[in-house]
Amino acid sequence: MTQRQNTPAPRNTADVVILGAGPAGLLLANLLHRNGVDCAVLERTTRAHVQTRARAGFLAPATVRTLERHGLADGLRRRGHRHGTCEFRTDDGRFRLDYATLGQGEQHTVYPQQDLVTDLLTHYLDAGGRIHFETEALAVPDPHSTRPTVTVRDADGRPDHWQARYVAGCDGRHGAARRSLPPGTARHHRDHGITWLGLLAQAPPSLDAVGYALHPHGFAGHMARTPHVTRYYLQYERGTPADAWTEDRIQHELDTRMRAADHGPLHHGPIVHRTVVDLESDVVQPLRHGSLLLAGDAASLISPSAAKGANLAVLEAELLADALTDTLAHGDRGALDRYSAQALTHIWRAQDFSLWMIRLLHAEPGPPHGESFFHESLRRSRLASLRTSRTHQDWFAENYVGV
Ligand code: RFL
Repeated sequence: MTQRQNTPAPRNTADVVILGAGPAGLLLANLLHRNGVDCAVLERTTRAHVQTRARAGFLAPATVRTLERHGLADGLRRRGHRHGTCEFRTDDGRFRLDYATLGQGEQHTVYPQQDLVTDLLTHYLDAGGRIHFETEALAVPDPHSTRPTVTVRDADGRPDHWQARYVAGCDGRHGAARRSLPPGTARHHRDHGITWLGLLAQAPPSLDAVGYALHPHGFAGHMARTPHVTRYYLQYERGTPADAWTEDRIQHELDTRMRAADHGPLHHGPIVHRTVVDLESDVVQPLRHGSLLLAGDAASLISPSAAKGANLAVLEAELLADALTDTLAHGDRGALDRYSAQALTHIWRAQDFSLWMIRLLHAEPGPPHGESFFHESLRRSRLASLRTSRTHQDWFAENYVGV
């Protein structure tokens, strides 16, 4: 399926060819198009698929400000809701942090990623933007050329190619941009050795807080999505298929780990979506290779433990839009030269906090003495500090909502 702007551009050329119609690619496309930069988006899947792919939900205040600045926040202003509390549950009881009153005094906006993607796509098409669905980028064979090409498989399955001045790789961790990086490009990868079963339940949220439960069976998480849908996470054995557990078993584990008997029942409802997430971090460095620039998950993969991925994608897309506009509309390449270093500063800060969260939320595997005992003791100490130290709470709040 192809949708084109009113003034036809030469076939298969654009100053900026954007790979991928996720939050990164669509925000970039909106901003470039609005700035008068000729661009086109190539998306491997269908419009229906990108508009229904449920993933993130917690938007950072910086993300909301970016969308508001560019007049793209009407949907989230209408249907999103503010969120500023989290609750930790352990063997020692529970405690809450009203992070909206701590740190910089900021909070999240809960708005499902598929709704944000739908809003961005609608704005882009309404403004006459070009997007080609079911068009898979295969490679960018010559990223260091001043006229790079993108080889593609078009909607009819035929090989084709696009010509650009810049290619923005916003096509996620398995996309063509990453596959086209020159040999020897540094990729900093860490597998945290932990797996979550991510669930969407057709049930209203059970707490007015993000719930983090630390239990001998493993971690469980509770996050509101909409008044009728709740996201849950259960730590899960690596390699287990998503459909291995029955709904009864899932509900039993959620009740057990969230300690529903002590702290109040959970609303149960049908599980409408399941996904297995191996907690991994992966950063490409640098993010610019000649005419190929990476943003979003293509630039850095971050575990969902601190809800940073979509927020980084938005931040990088805005930086990249400014840099490409300066270059193409004003002949000033300074911001493009700085893009990688600037984005990586935010990426590493988010990776650091995400790793801190992973260590807080999960026990180290192993026998009850030695290393795992050491880790467990540190974990308890960290939680006690978070419960009692205002300074620690301020640090947590600032990093929790920040990107
Ligand atoms: P996306 O959203 O993956 O979009 C990439 C798009 O590229 C397309 N594509 C291609 N198109 C053309 N040619 C190719 N060869 C292509 N290969 C792929 C894909 O079809 C897709 O449409 O990447 P983007 O834009 O970088 O956005 C990143 C975010 O999606 C991701 O970081 C977040 O979802 C991570 N994440 C969360 N982030 C948050 O900030 N807050 C959260 O609460 C949060 N929760 C989550 C999450 C990720 C999760 N999973 C599934 C890993 C919860 C989960 C369960």
